[in-house]
Amino acid sequence: MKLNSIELLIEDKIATLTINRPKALNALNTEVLQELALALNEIEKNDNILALILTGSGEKSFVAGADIAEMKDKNAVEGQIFSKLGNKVFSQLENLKIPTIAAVNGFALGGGCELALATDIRIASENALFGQPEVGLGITPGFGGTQRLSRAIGLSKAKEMIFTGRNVKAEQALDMGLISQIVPKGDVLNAAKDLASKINRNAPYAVQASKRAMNQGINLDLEQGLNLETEVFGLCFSTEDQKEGMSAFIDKRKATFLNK
Ligand code: DAK
Repeated sequence: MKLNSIELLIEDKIATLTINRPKALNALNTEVLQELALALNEIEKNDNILALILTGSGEKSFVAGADIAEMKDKNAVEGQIFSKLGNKVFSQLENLKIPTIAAVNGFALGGGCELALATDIRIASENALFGQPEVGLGITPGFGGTQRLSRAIGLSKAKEMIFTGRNVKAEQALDMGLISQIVPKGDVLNAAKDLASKINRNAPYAVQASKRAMNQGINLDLEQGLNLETEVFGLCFSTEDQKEGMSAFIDKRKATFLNK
Protein backbone atom coordinates (compact mmCIF):
# COMPACT_ATOMS: atom_id res chain seq x y z
CA MET A 1 0.00 0.00 0.00
CA LYS A 2 1.52 3.31 -1.11
CA LEU A 3 0.87 6.18 1.30
CA ASN A 4 1.91 9.79 0.86
CA SER A 5 0.42 11.83 3.72
CA ILE A 6 0.28 9.25 6.47
CA GLU A 7 2.59 6.50 7.69
CA LEU A 8 1.60 3.05 8.90
CA LEU A 9 3.99 1.08 11.09
CA ILE A 10 3.18 -2.35 12.49
CA GLU A 11 5.36 -3.55 15.34
CA ASP A 12 4.72 -5.93 18.24
CA LYS A 13 1.07 -6.34 17.22
CA ILE A 14 0.57 -2.58 17.52
CA ALA A 15 -0.23 -0.46 14.45
CA THR A 16 0.87 3.17 14.57
CA LEU A 17 -0.70 5.61 12.13
CA THR A 18 1.13 8.93 11.87
CA ILE A 19 -0.42 11.83 10.00
CA ASN A 20 2.50 13.32 8.18
CA ARG A 21 1.92 16.85 6.88
CA PRO A 22 4.02 18.81 9.36
CA LYS A 23 4.15 21.93 7.13
CA ALA A 24 0.37 22.25 7.47
CA LEU A 25 0.45 21.11 11.12
CA ASN A 26 -0.97 17.76 9.96
CA ALA A 27 -4.28 19.30 8.83
CA LEU A 28 -6.76 16.80 7.38
CA ASN A 29 -7.16 17.15 3.63
CA THR A 30 -8.88 14.76 1.23
CA GLU A 31 -5.69 12.77 0.69
CA VAL A 32 -5.15 12.22 4.42
CA LEU A 33 -8.76 11.09 4.87
CA GLN A 34 -8.57 8.74 1.87
CA GLU A 35 -5.30 7.25 3.09
CA LEU A 36 -6.65 6.85 6.61
CA ALA A 37 -9.57 4.87 5.12
CA LEU A 38 -7.13 2.65 3.19
CA ALA A 39 -4.95 2.06 6.23
CA LEU A 40 -7.94 1.30 8.46
CA ASN A 41 -9.15 -1.24 5.88
CA GLU A 42 -5.75 -2.98 6.07
CA ILE A 43 -5.78 -2.91 9.87
CA GLU A 44 -9.30 -4.36 9.97
CA LYS A 45 -8.17 -7.29 7.81
CA ASN A 46 -5.10 -8.10 9.90
CA ASP A 47 -5.99 -10.26 12.92
CA ASN A 48 -2.43 -9.96 14.22
CA ILE A 49 -2.90 -6.29 15.05
CA LEU A 50 -4.29 -5.94 18.57
CA ALA A 51 -4.15 -2.16 19.09
CA LEU A 52 -3.92 1.05 17.08
CA ILE A 53 -2.15 4.28 17.98
CA LEU A 54 -2.89 7.46 16.10
CA THR A 55 -0.51 10.43 16.23
CA GLY A 56 0.80 13.41 14.27
CA SER A 57 4.34 13.94 13.02
CA GLY A 58 6.59 16.39 14.85
CA GLU A 59 6.27 17.78 18.37
CA LYS A 60 4.02 20.74 17.60
CA SER A 61 0.79 19.34 16.29
CA PHE A 62 -1.38 16.25 16.44
CA VAL A 63 -3.85 17.59 13.84
CA ALA A 64 -4.64 21.32 13.50
CA GLY A 65 -8.09 20.56 12.06
CA ALA A 66 -9.53 20.04 8.65
CA ASP A 67 -7.49 21.71 5.93
CA ILE A 68 -8.89 25.24 5.75
CA ALA A 69 -7.00 26.03 2.52
CA GLU A 70 -8.67 23.07 0.82
CA MET A 71 -12.12 23.75 2.29
CA LYS A 72 -12.21 27.49 1.65
CA ASP A 73 -13.54 27.39 -1.93
CA LYS A 74 -15.68 24.28 -1.76
CA ASN A 75 -19.26 24.54 -2.97
CA ALA A 76 -22.16 22.79 -1.22
CA VAL A 77 -21.78 19.53 -3.17
CA GLU A 78 -18.00 19.39 -2.62
CA GLY A 79 -18.58 20.21 1.07
CA GLN A 80 -20.96 17.24 1.31
CA ILE A 81 -18.46 14.91 -0.39
CA PHE A 82 -15.76 16.03 2.06
CA SER A 83 -18.14 15.62 4.98
CA LYS A 84 -19.21 12.11 3.90
CA LEU A 85 -15.59 11.00 3.54
CA GLY A 86 -14.64 12.44 6.94
CA ASN A 87 -17.62 10.95 8.73
CA LYS A 88 -17.04 7.55 7.13
CA VAL A 89 -13.39 7.50 8.25
CA PHE A 90 -14.14 8.72 11.77
CA SER A 91 -16.89 6.11 12.21
CA GLN A 92 -14.62 3.41 10.81
CA LEU A 93 -12.02 4.41 13.40
CA GLU A 94 -14.55 4.48 16.23
CA ASN A 95 -15.95 1.08 15.26
CA LEU A 96 -12.62 -0.68 14.82
CA LYS A 97 -12.82 -3.83 16.94
CA ILE A 98 -9.37 -3.35 18.49
CA PRO A 99 -8.62 -0.67 21.12
CA THR A 100 -7.42 2.66 19.73
CA ILE A 101 -5.28 5.31 21.43
CA ALA A 102 -4.74 8.91 20.36
CA ALA A 103 -1.21 10.04 21.24
CA VAL A 104 -1.88 13.78 21.13
CA ASN A 105 1.47 15.49 20.58
CA GLY A 106 0.38 19.15 20.27
CA PHE A 107 -2.53 20.99 18.61
CA ALA A 108 -5.76 18.97 18.47
CA LEU A 109 -8.07 21.58 17.03
CA GLY A 110 -11.36 21.22 15.17
CA GLY A 111 -11.19 18.00 13.15
CA GLY A 112 -8.05 17.11 15.17
CA CYS A 113 -9.95 17.18 18.45
CA GLU A 114 -12.75 15.24 16.75
CA LEU A 115 -10.28 12.65 15.44
CA ALA A 116 -8.96 12.13 18.97
CA LEU A 117 -12.55 11.84 20.22
CA ALA A 118 -13.17 8.98 17.77
CA THR A 119 -10.48 6.89 19.53
CA ASP A 120 -11.03 4.91 22.73
CA ILE A 121 -8.32 6.47 24.93
CA ARG A 122 -6.59 9.83 24.62
CA ILE A 123 -3.24 10.59 26.16
CA ALA A 124 -1.42 13.86 25.57
CA SER A 125 1.91 15.58 25.85
CA GLU A 126 2.12 18.56 28.21
CA ASN A 127 2.07 20.99 25.24
CA ALA A 128 -1.17 19.59 23.82
CA LEU A 129 -4.00 22.02 23.14
CA PHE A 130 -7.59 21.00 22.45
CA GLY A 131 -10.37 23.07 20.93
CA GLN A 132 -13.32 23.27 18.56
CA PRO A 133 -12.78 26.67 16.88
CA GLU A 134 -15.27 26.04 14.05
CA VAL A 135 -17.88 28.64 15.03
CA GLY A 136 -15.18 31.28 14.56
CA LEU A 137 -14.85 30.07 10.95
CA GLY A 138 -18.58 30.24 10.36
CA ILE A 139 -19.21 26.49 10.53
CA THR A 140 -20.27 23.94 13.14
CA PRO A 141 -18.01 21.08 14.16
CA GLY A 142 -18.58 18.61 11.34
CA PHE A 143 -16.65 15.45 12.15
CA GLY A 144 -18.62 14.40 15.22
CA GLY A 145 -17.68 17.18 17.66
CA THR A 146 -21.26 18.15 18.50
CA GLN A 147 -21.96 14.52 19.40
CA ARG A 148 -18.79 12.91 20.74
CA LEU A 149 -17.44 15.83 22.82
CA SER A 150 -20.56 15.97 25.01
CA ARG A 151 -20.50 12.20 25.44
CA ALA A 152 -16.86 12.47 26.58
CA ILE A 153 -17.02 15.48 28.93
CA GLY A 154 -20.73 16.23 29.48
CA LEU A 155 -23.10 18.56 27.67
CA SER A 156 -22.44 21.77 29.58
CA LYS A 157 -18.62 21.71 29.29
CA ALA A 158 -18.87 20.65 25.64
CA LYS A 159 -21.25 23.52 24.92
CA GLU A 160 -18.89 25.98 26.59
CA MET A 161 -15.96 24.75 24.48
CA ILE A 162 -17.92 24.74 21.22
CA PHE A 163 -19.83 28.02 21.71
CA THR A 164 -16.70 29.96 22.74
CA GLY A 165 -14.25 28.11 20.50
CA ARG A 166 -11.71 28.48 23.30
CA ASN A 167 -8.69 26.21 23.54
CA VAL A 168 -8.09 23.93 26.48
CA LYS A 169 -4.60 23.06 27.72
CA ALA A 170 -3.57 19.51 28.61
CA GLU A 171 -4.05 20.07 32.40
CA GLN A 172 -7.60 21.32 31.89
CA ALA A 173 -8.32 18.54 29.40
CA LEU A 174 -7.26 16.04 32.06
CA ASP A 175 -9.53 17.68 34.68
CA MET A 176 -12.43 17.57 32.23
CA GLY A 177 -11.94 13.89 31.43
CA LEU A 178 -11.12 14.64 27.81
CA ILE A 179 -7.79 12.83 28.20
CA SER A 180 -6.65 10.22 30.69
CA GLN A 181 -2.93 10.96 30.98
CA ILE A 182 -0.37 13.75 30.45
CA VAL A 183 3.26 12.94 29.69
CA PRO A 184 6.34 15.13 29.05
CA LYS A 185 6.78 16.56 25.55
CA GLY A 186 8.39 13.96 23.27
CA ASP A 187 7.25 10.98 25.36
CA VAL A 188 3.67 10.59 24.19
CA LEU A 189 4.24 7.96 21.52
CA ASN A 190 6.25 5.76 23.88
CA ALA A 191 3.61 6.22 26.56
CA ALA A 192 0.94 5.16 24.07
CA LYS A 193 3.00 2.08 23.12
CA ASP A 194 3.38 1.16 26.81
CA LEU A 195 -0.35 1.49 27.26
CA ALA A 196 -1.09 -0.60 24.15
CA SER A 197 1.36 -3.29 25.36
CA LYS A 198 -0.38 -3.40 28.76
CA ILE A 199 -3.73 -3.85 27.03
CA ASN A 200 -2.30 -6.53 24.73
CA ARG A 201 -1.24 -8.68 27.70
CA ASN A 202 -4.93 -9.43 28.25
CA ALA A 203 -7.22 -11.75 26.32
CA PRO A 204 -7.84 -10.10 22.92
CA TYR A 205 -11.41 -11.30 22.54
CA ALA A 206 -12.32 -10.10 26.04
CA VAL A 207 -10.80 -6.66 25.38
CA GLN A 208 -12.59 -6.35 22.03
CA ALA A 209 -15.90 -7.61 23.39
CA SER A 210 -15.65 -5.10 26.27
CA LYS A 211 -15.14 -2.34 23.70
CA ARG A 212 -18.16 -3.47 21.71
CA ALA A 213 -20.35 -3.61 24.81
CA MET A 214 -19.23 -0.13 25.93
CA ASN A 215 -19.49 1.53 22.49
CA GLN A 216 -22.90 0.09 21.73
CA GLY A 217 -24.12 0.30 25.32
CA ILE A 218 -23.64 4.06 25.60
CA ASN A 219 -26.44 4.51 23.05
CA LEU A 220 -28.83 2.07 24.77
CA ASP A 221 -30.91 2.33 27.92
CA LEU A 222 -29.52 0.54 30.98
CA GLU A 223 -31.65 -2.56 30.61
CA GLN A 224 -30.70 -3.03 26.95
CA GLY A 225 -27.06 -2.31 27.84
CA LEU A 226 -27.10 -4.97 30.55
CA ASN A 227 -28.61 -7.46 28.10
CA LEU A 228 -25.76 -6.70 25.69
CA GLU A 229 -23.26 -7.21 28.51
CA THR A 230 -24.85 -10.59 29.33
CA GLU A 231 -24.53 -11.59 25.68
CA VAL A 232 -20.81 -10.70 25.30
CA PHE A 233 -20.01 -12.15 28.75
CA GLY A 234 -21.60 -15.45 27.76
CA LEU A 235 -19.69 -15.56 24.49
CA CYS A 236 -16.38 -15.34 26.37
CA PHE A 237 -17.07 -18.83 27.70
CA SER A 238 -16.84 -20.21 24.18
CA THR A 239 -13.24 -18.96 23.84
CA GLU A 240 -9.96 -20.71 24.58
CA ASP A 241 -8.81 -17.52 26.28
CA GLN A 242 -11.42 -17.87 29.03
CA LYS A 243 -10.33 -21.48 29.73
CA GLU A 244 -6.67 -20.46 29.67
CA GLY A 245 -7.16 -17.30 31.80
CA MET A 246 -9.04 -19.14 34.53
CA SER A 247 -6.82 -22.27 34.44
CA ALA A 248 -3.73 -20.06 34.73
CA PHE A 249 -5.21 -18.38 37.82
CA ILE A 250 -5.95 -21.74 39.47
CA ASP A 251 -2.50 -23.10 38.50
CA LYS A 252 -0.81 -19.90 39.80
CA ARG A 253 0.91 -19.24 36.48
CA LYS A 254 0.82 -16.50 33.87
CA ALA A 255 -1.83 -16.96 31.19
CA THR A 256 -0.77 -17.39 27.58
CA PHE A 257 -3.56 -16.12 25.42
CA LEU A 258 -4.14 -16.94 21.77
CA ASN A 259 -3.31 -14.39 19.12
CA LYS A 260 -0.36 -12.96 21.05
N1 DAK B 1 -5.62 23.98 7.62
C1 DAK B 1 -4.66 24.29 6.70
N2 DAK B 1 -3.45 24.78 7.03
C2 DAK B 1 -3.19 24.96 8.34
C3 DAK B 1 -4.14 24.65 9.36
C4 DAK B 1 -5.41 24.13 8.95
N3 DAK B 1 -6.35 23.78 9.81
N4 DAK B 1 -3.60 24.97 10.55
C5 DAK B 1 -2.36 25.43 10.30
N5 DAK B 1 -2.10 25.43 8.98
C6 DAK B 1 -0.89 25.86 8.29
C7 DAK B 1 -0.76 27.37 8.31
O1 DAK B 1 -1.54 27.96 7.28
C8 DAK B 1 0.72 27.55 8.10
O2 DAK B 1 0.99 27.36 6.75
P1 DAK B 1 2.07 28.32 5.97
O3 DAK B 1 1.56 29.71 6.15
O4 DAK B 1 3.36 28.06 6.70
O5 DAK B 1 2.03 27.82 4.57
C9 DAK B 1 1.32 26.35 8.85
O6 DAK B 1 0.26 25.40 8.99
C10 DAK B 1 1.80 26.72 10.25
O7 DAK B 1 0.74 27.38 10.91
P2 DAK B 1 0.92 28.78 11.67
O8 DAK B 1 1.97 29.59 11.02
O9 DAK B 1 -0.44 29.38 11.81
O10 DAK B 1 1.47 28.27 13.08
P3 DAK B 1 1.25 28.94 14.50
O11 DAK B 1 2.11 28.17 15.43
O12 DAK B 1 1.43 30.42 14.43
O13 DAK B 1 -0.29 28.67 14.87
C11 DAK B 1 -2.27 27.32 15.10
C12 DAK B 1 -0.71 27.36 15.03
C13 DAK B 1 -2.70 25.85 15.13
C14 DAK B 1 -2.78 28.01 16.37
C15 DAK B 1 -2.84 28.05 13.84
O14 DAK B 1 -2.20 27.50 12.68
C16 DAK B 1 -4.31 27.86 13.68
O15 DAK B 1 -5.12 28.54 14.34
N6 DAK B 1 -4.70 26.97 12.76
C17 DAK B 1 -6.08 26.73 12.44
C18 DAK B 1 -6.72 25.92 13.53
C19 DAK B 1 -8.18 25.73 13.28
O16 DAK B 1 -8.96 26.67 13.17
N7 DAK B 1 -8.54 24.47 13.15
C20 DAK B 1 -9.92 24.09 12.89
C21 DAK B 1 -10.11 23.98 11.42
S1 DAK B 1 -11.80 23.80 11.03
C22 DAK B 1 -16.61 19.34 7.82
C23 DAK B 1 -16.26 18.55 8.85
C24 DAK B 1 -15.26 18.95 9.70
C25 DAK B 1 -14.66 20.14 9.53
C26 DAK B 1 -15.03 20.92 8.50
C27 DAK B 1 -16.00 20.52 7.64
N8 DAK B 1 -17.68 18.97 6.96
C28 DAK B 1 -18.76 18.28 7.57
C29 DAK B 1 -17.73 19.46 5.65
C30 DAK B 1 -13.63 20.53 10.43
C31 DAK B 1 -13.29 21.80 10.49
C32 DAK B 1 -12.07 22.16 11.14
O17 DAK B 1 -11.32 21.40 11.64
